[in-house]
Amino acid sequence: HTEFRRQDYRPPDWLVPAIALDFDLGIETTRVKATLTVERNGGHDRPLRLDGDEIQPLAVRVDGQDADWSMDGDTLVVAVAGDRARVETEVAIYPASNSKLMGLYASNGMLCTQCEAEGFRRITFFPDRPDVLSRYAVRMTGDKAAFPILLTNGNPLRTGEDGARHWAEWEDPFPKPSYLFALVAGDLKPNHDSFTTRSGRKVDLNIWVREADLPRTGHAMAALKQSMAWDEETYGREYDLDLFNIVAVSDFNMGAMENKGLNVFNTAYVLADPDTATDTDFDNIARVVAHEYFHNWSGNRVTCRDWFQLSLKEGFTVFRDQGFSADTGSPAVKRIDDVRTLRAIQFPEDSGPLAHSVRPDSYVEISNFYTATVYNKGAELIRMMRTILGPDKFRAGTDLYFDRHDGEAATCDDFVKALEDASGVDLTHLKLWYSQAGTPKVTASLDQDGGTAVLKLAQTVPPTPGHPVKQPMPIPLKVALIGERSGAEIAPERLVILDAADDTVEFDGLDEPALLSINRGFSAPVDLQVDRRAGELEKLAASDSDPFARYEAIQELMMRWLIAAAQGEVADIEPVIRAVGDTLRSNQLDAALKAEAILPPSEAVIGDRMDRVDPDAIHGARERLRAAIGARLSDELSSAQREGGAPGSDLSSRAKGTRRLRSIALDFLAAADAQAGARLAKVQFDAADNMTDRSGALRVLASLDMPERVAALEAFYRRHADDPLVIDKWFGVQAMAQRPDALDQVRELIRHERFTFANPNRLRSVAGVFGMNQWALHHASGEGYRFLTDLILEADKVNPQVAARMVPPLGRWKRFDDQRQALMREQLERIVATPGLSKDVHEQASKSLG
Ligand code: HT7
Ligand code: ZN
Repeated sequence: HTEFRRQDYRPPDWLVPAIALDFDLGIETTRVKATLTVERNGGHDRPLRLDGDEIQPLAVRVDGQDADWSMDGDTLVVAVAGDRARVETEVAIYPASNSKLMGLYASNGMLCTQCEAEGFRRITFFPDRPDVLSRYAVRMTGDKAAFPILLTNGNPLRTGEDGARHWAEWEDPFPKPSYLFALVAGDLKPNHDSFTTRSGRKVDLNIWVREADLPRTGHAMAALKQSMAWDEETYGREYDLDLFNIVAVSDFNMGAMENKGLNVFNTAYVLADPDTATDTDFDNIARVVAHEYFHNWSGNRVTCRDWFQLSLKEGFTVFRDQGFSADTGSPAVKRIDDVRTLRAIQFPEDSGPLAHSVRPDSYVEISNFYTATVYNKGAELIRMMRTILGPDKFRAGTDLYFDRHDGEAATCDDFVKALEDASGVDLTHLKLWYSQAGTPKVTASLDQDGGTAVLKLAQTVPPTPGHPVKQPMPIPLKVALIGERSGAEIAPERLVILDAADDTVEFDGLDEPALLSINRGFSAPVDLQVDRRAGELEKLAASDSDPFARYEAIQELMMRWLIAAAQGEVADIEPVIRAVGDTLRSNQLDAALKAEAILPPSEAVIGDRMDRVDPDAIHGARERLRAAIGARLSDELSSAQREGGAPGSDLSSRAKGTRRLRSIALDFLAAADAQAGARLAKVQFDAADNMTDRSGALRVLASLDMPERVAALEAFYRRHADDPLVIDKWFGVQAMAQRPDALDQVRELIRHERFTFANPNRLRSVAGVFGMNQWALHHASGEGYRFLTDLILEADKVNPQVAARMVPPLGRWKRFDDQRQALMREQLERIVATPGLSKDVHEQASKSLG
């Protein structure tokens, strides 16, 4: 398979300032005529090369004449004599048999497209790269009954009828890369609303869904309007068309897609009501709606020059959506949530065989690079820039970036240059975060002598594949000192930038022993180990003025006990019990923060802190911790669990926090006493007027061996049988269950009549979730690895992109004992040796072998 390298970038040989597309739509067969206005770019005599994928030209004309053309693999090569020409092609495509869900495909009787990153070439021949920007004119013709609604990017111009068929012509005034093209045809109904921008433009808003789903679109619409207002207020960005459409489809490879003026969404990120969606689902819907909307500027108006620059739009847009969620909810809880994701997904990626930098140097299949590193570590990089510049200079920088590059395809360097030019601050060193992979390891210790304390810092950046030697990174650490006696800030927060291998920082005028509060708000995405005296963490857990640092202190307290217990050492659990108890009893902290703070680190995150992951020992230690907390704090936990709070329709932060704490408390109680826990869980399950409480109880029951488990699973299935998104939860809850027979249970799920490899949400709900179930996947027999591999190979025949996303858990082999290493490698080798394997899965599996 060809490897593409960032250093090989060359501007396109031919530009396409305009394209007209004519679609004759059918579920089985669609015919596409394309007319490209092409212009030679620079003084060369190379032919026009148009990308294609699984398409054959039926006709090729240049300026109205049959062309001189040939195929070079999938690429159509056309001889063009002059510097400008009109190139016409015709192809037939087959949406119903397009199981890859890239290009034009059928989903539940409708037609829709997914073009990012390289799906447009499955629709028509085109230079399918993000630095070729074109004006699009589109005509769609189809059966009126099958496709009453015809949508594409931009604005509608004309419509007409022809017997049983009808047509529509649209035009998008903004030049765009092909990956932002979209078309939807189907029997859809709109939730219609409008938004007036601050300069007075009235924008029509529609969320298109199947008629039965209309009542569940209100939350997404409210989030869209909030996002539009927030982007005006926070970044000065206004919407630029008179129409903004969102369409929900149930078969979708990712979360959603930011096509210009026509966002296409996975139904999971649109549809919600309290009976079928959890509070987390509601929050995710708002987050994804905002994310896709924000792309209109960070991605669409200013796009990427090439796919190596993906983080230019994705890292920045994640940073923007994080800001939106923080401003419209609880900033502290949001930060905790984002860091949890980073540690659970990005840190392991950064320390494994698939590690790559935020701006990768090479790829075989670009779809494999839509990763937590590009998205989430990319967002952390932008956050560090903002921390260093301060909010005002950062905003001046983003204004300049949008102004300077509007209508262009830009690079990560362009972004940094705009921030530097607007702020006068040199960010050269910080750019290492774009090019060096690996999570920096930072050590910190505080030595105090009377009124003076010295903070000692040191860093190393671990080697990653292909990059054995690393330079020290600039690491912005927010630091404060907390008085051991008073619990007050005795040295106010300051920003320390560690930009060498080691450094020291002095604090003077201290009138009591100091506790180190460091990396407050998680100001840098590093793995920080602090040298602590006994009792320090407990005090910080009770008094740190930064809510994130306080959360960290409790988590670290639990982590240290868990690691010791997993290694068979005797450790004192009392400080953990006291810290969790104090947190639960605190009347300063709200329920949401309490819930986050007391939730023990996941088994996978515990494993990441150990030299060798021992899944059984980690599971045992975590069970013991949960049981001890459940038994010792049963009064506090029971009252948190009883706290009915508000009705399910109340989506305030307070009500959501109460519900979150409630199910976490239930989980502890069940760990201490399975029988009583099962009874309590069943009561919560039966009485629930919302999905958060219902699925929270079901999650607890799923891991217990009690009759209530079967009853609840059956009742849940019956109640929600008609709702595929809820049935996904039913599958997911069982795939994540912590049970000795987990693998047998998951095998049964695959045989269930509602399981299918064709729907990515369903496949992820079993295979994706099972891949995250550390205890079950890493069963010493190796049967978990074999089973996941069977699923990957089966999925690869249907949808390689989704199958490739299931490989990374197998790539973690170096972290396990010799026996497991051998078993995992055996399965990776089986994948690589499979004839007809996709390049998606081949790239992931072969790199995973290391
Ligand atoms: N920009 C979107 C990426 C995306 C995608 C990529 C590959 C294959 C399918 C896909 N669907 C959507 C999503 C986003 O980050 O906004
Ligand atoms: Zn995005």
